[in-house]
Amino acid sequence: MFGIDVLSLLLLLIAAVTSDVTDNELDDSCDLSSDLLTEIESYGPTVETIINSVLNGKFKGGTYNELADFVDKFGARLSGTQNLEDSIDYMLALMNEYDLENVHGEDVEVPHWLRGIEVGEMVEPRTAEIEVLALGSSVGTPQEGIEAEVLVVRSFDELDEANFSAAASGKIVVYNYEFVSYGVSVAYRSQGARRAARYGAVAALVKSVAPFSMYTTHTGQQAYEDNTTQIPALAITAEDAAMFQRYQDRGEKIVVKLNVTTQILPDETSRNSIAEIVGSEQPEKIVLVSGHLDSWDVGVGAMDDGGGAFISWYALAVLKSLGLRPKRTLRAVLWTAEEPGLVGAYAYNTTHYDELDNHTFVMESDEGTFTPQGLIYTAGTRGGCILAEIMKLLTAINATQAVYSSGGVGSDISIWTNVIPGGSLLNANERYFWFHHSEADTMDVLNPDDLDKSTALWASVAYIIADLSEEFPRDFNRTTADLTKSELMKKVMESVAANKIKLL
Ligand SMILES: *[C@@H]1O[C@H](CO)[C@@H](O)[C@H](O)[C@H]1NC(C)=O
Ligand SMILES: *[C@@H]1O[C@H](CO)[C@@H](O)[C@H](O)[C@H]1NC(C)=O
Ligand SMILES: *[C@@H]1O[C@H](CO)[C@@H](O)[C@H](O)[C@H]1NC(C)=O
Ligand SMILES: *[C@@H]1O[C@H](CO)[C@@H](O)[C@H](O)[C@H]1NC(C)=O
Ligand SMILES: *[C@@H]1O[C@H](CO)[C@@H](O)[C@H](O)[C@H]1NC(C)=O
Ligand SMILES: *[C@@H]1O[C@H](CO)[C@@H](O)[C@H](O)[C@H]1NC(C)=O
Ligand SMILES: CC(=O)N[C@H]1CO[C@H](CO)[C@@H](O)[C@@H]1O
Ligand SMILES: [Zn+2]
Repeated sequence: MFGIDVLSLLLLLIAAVTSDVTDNELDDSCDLSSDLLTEIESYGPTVETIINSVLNGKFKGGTYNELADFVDKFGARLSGTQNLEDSIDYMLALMNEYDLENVHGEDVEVPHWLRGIEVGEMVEPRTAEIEVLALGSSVGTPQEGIEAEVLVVRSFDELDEANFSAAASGKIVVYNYEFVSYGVSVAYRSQGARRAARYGAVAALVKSVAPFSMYTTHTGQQAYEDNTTQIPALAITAEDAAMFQRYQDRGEKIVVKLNVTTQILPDETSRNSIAEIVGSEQPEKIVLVSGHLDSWDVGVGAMDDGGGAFISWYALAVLKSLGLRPKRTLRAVLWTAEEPGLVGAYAYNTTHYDELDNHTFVMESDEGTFTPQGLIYTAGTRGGCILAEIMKLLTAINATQAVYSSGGVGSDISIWTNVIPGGSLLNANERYFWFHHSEADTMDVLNPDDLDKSTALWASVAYIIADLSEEFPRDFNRTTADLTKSELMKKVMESVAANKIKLL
C-alpha cells in the first residue's frame, strides 16, 4: 500500500471507529474505589525499583548505548531495503539476547521507493544551486530534466484562485505556506504535487514542513491521485521558498532547472518485530508497547523513531531482568514501514484482528523521547482516572502528567485508539520537527538521561496496566452513534493540529 495522506487517514480513522468514541472531559471527582486506589498505590515500590535500576543501576545509559550501537551499525532504514531487513535480524537477535519471549518477525509487504540524484538550479533571476529533496513516492524528472518558470503560492486557496491556477500550467509550483503546526501544514507535503498537477504544473517544490530551518530539507510521504499526471514532488528549504516569494512579489521572472531520478521497485517482504513477556495469569490479554524501526533515508532515524522503538523493547528487557512478570502479556512491537503509510500496523491489524479485542491497552512513542513529562492518552473517564493515579507514582522523574487526547494518539496505533484505549509518551518535544525526516535526525538529538527516564516511565506504566487486577476499562465515554461524522472529523483534526496524532 502506497501513500496515505491526511484525508485518507482521517477517513480510515472514521471507518475504524466501529464502537466507541470518547468525548471525555476528565471529571475532577474520579470515583475509583478505595481498594483500587490502594492497589495502584501499592505499585509504588515496584516503580521505585524500576526507576532506580534504569537511572542509577545496571540499566543506566543502556537504552542510549544500545540505540547508538544500532544506528551506527545500520544508519537509515528505508522501507523495502535490505538494510532495514538486516537491522530487523539484528533486533530479533538482540531481543533474544535480553531473554525476551516469543521473539519473532511477522511478514509485511512493504513499498520500495528509492531516491537517486537530485539537482536543483536556479537560472533566473540569478544562478544558484537550490537544495532539493524528493518526497517519498515522488517520480523523477524526464531524462532531459525540467527547466521551467516558477509560480509561488502561499496556500492551496491562493493556488485555486482563477488567475493563479490559470498561470500554473507548465510551471514549477512553489508552496510557500505559513507553517502552523506539523499536523496542519503537512497537507502541503502530502497533497502539494497532485493539486498543482490539476492545473498542469510540471513539478512541485514544497517548503519543508518544519518550524525552524538552518537551510534544512525534510522529506516525508506524499501521494498522487489517479486522474492527474504524476509530477516530481520535492522539498526545498524555508529559506529558498521565502526567496522565491520575494522575487515573485518584485515581479521578477524565476526559472529553475531540475534533474531528479527516483525509482519505484517491486514491493518487498519486511517484518514487524515482536517480543513478549508472557502474562502469568491471563496470557491471552495484551498490553502493547511500540515504536517503528524503519526510517527515512536521510539522517539515521535515531529520533524518528529509534528512540520510541528502543524504549519499547528495552522496557521489557528491564522488567524481565527484574523478574517482573505481570498477569497479562506485555508485547513489544517494532513496526516496519510506518513512514510510507503505517504499512506494518495495517498488516498487524489483519493478522491479529481476532486478538484485538484482547488488547487492553496500546502504547506507541513516535513523537520524541526528550525529557518525559507523562502520558498522553485516549480512554474513557474511568480509564483516565486510573491513568492519573498511575502517573502519580512517577514523581521521582517528574513525569506525572496524564493528558487526555480526544482524537487518538500515536502514529501506527492511531488506527486503533478510537476503539482500544492507548497512550503515547508526553515529552518536551518542542524541537522534534526541527530534526524530523532530515539529515539532522542523528544520535546527537538524543540524551542518555532522557532515554533512561523514558524507558522507566514506559516500563512502569505498561507493567502496572498489565498487572492490575482490574482489566483496563474500554469504557469510552460516548458512543459514535452520539457523534455526527463532522463532530468526529473535527475531533480528529484537533488532535492532528495539536500534534497528538502524527500523520507519518
Ligand atoms: C541528470 O543527471 C544524470 C546523472 O548525473 C546525468 O547523466 C544527466 O545528463 C543529467 N541530465 C541533465 C539534463 O542534466
Ligand atoms: C492574481 O490577482 C491578484 C490580484 O487580484 C494579484 O495580486 C496576483 O499577483 C495575481 N496572481 C497572478 C499569478 O497573476
Ligand atoms: C481528480 O480527482 C480529485 C478528487 O480525487 C478532484 O478533486 C480533482 O478535481 C480531479 N482532477 C481532475 C483534473 O479531474
Ligand atoms: C482491521 O481489519 C479489519 C478486518 O479485516 C477491518 O474490518 C478493519 O477495517 C481494519 N482496520 C483498519 C484500521 O484498517
Ligand atoms: C481473548 O480472550 C478470551 C478471554 O480470555 C479468550 O477466550 C479468547 O480465546 C481470546 N481470543 C484470542 C483470539 O486470543
Ligand atoms: C517538572 O516538569 C514540568 C513539566 O512537566 C516542568 O515545568 C518543571 O520545571 C519540572 N520540574 C523539575 C524540578 O524539573
Ligand atoms: C457513559 C459515561 O461514562 N458517561 C460519563 C461521561 O463523563 C461524564 C463526566 O466526565 C460523566 O458524568 C458521565 O457519567
Ligand atoms: Zn516516526
